[in-house]
Amino acid sequence: MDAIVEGILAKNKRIIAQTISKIDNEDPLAHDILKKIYPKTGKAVTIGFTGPAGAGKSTLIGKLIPYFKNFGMKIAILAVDPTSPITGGAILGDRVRMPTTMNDDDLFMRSLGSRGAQGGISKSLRNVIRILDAAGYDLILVESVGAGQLEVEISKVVNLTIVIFNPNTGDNVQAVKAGLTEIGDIYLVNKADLEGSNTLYLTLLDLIGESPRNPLVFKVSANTGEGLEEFSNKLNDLIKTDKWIENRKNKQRYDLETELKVMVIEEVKNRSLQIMSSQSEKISLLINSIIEKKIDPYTAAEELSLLIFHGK
Ligand SMILES: Nc1nc2c(ncn2[C@@H]2O[C@H](COP(=O)(O)OP(=O)(O)OP(=O)(O)O)[C@@H](O)[C@H]2O)c(=O)[nH]1
Ligand SMILES: [Mg+2]
Repeated sequence: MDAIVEGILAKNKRIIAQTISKIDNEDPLAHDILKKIYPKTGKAVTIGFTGPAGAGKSTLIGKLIPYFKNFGMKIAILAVDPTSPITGGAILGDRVRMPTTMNDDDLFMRSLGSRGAQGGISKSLRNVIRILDAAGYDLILVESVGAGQLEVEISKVVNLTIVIFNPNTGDNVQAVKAGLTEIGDIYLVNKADLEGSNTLYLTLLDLIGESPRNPLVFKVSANTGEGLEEFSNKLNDLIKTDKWIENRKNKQRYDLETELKVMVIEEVKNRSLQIMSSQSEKISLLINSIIEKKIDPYTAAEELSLLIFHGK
């Protein structure tokens, strides 16, 4: 265990990858590791990249890496793929290429499978981020597809969410409106080299007035590189502002609440199961009474919950 913790802090990629697997598999050891590395966390900035399939998220991340590297950042990239189990970076490998000038230790890539359970991915994502943070990665980029519940969850885990649009999918005003969820801090029109990108950009500028988060809007082309320097500079400035520090406080409160909820729900589930098996005689009687309409299931459940919480 100490060797694992040391390995993480020494940015040993193999040990980091093994620990991430432990988190993904809900190995109990993962919790102990997380407790130990926690004091070393809190420095990393996390940015979510979300948007429809093919918007250019991976290409964009790949093209931004050299800029971030020039800011002296060590970068980790996580791709959340709800459809597949862990693919060990395969979905990223074909798009995100490491700049040849970059030290191998300063870039980490990994795909995360999504657990079926609600809230599963955000919990493991948060923990994976802590491991990478403790290991010394300053910037953690999280790619995910779509604009559904998963993205809302992910947006609560990361510091800043970038929603990516592109003219390719023929995004009309309605689609753009639908995509303007409460999750975006930045709206980015990619594929500026394609026709229709400017109209899309202007539409977005028009619509953001309706968004309470006061987001920024950019237009770039991951392919030609247009706008990327300005965009990366802006990002770099943004993550140094006070708003971030405040943001982080709110996040800690949310994290604590989530952790507490998960723990309490787990405990209640265990106790319910325990009661159902240890009090089997009482349960059988109750069920009979429910069938005979001597008691309703609501009152029966209330009685049992009294037993669980107050032992009577
Ligand atoms: N013309 C143009 N094509 C682009 C640009 N950026 C990305 N593409 C292309 O768009 C396609 C999809 O790019 P990806 O980076 O794989 O998109 P993605 O959003 O990561 O896609 P998923 O991971 O499948 O959701 C590829 O063929 C890219 O070459 C751009 O700026 N201009
Ligand atoms: Mg991708």
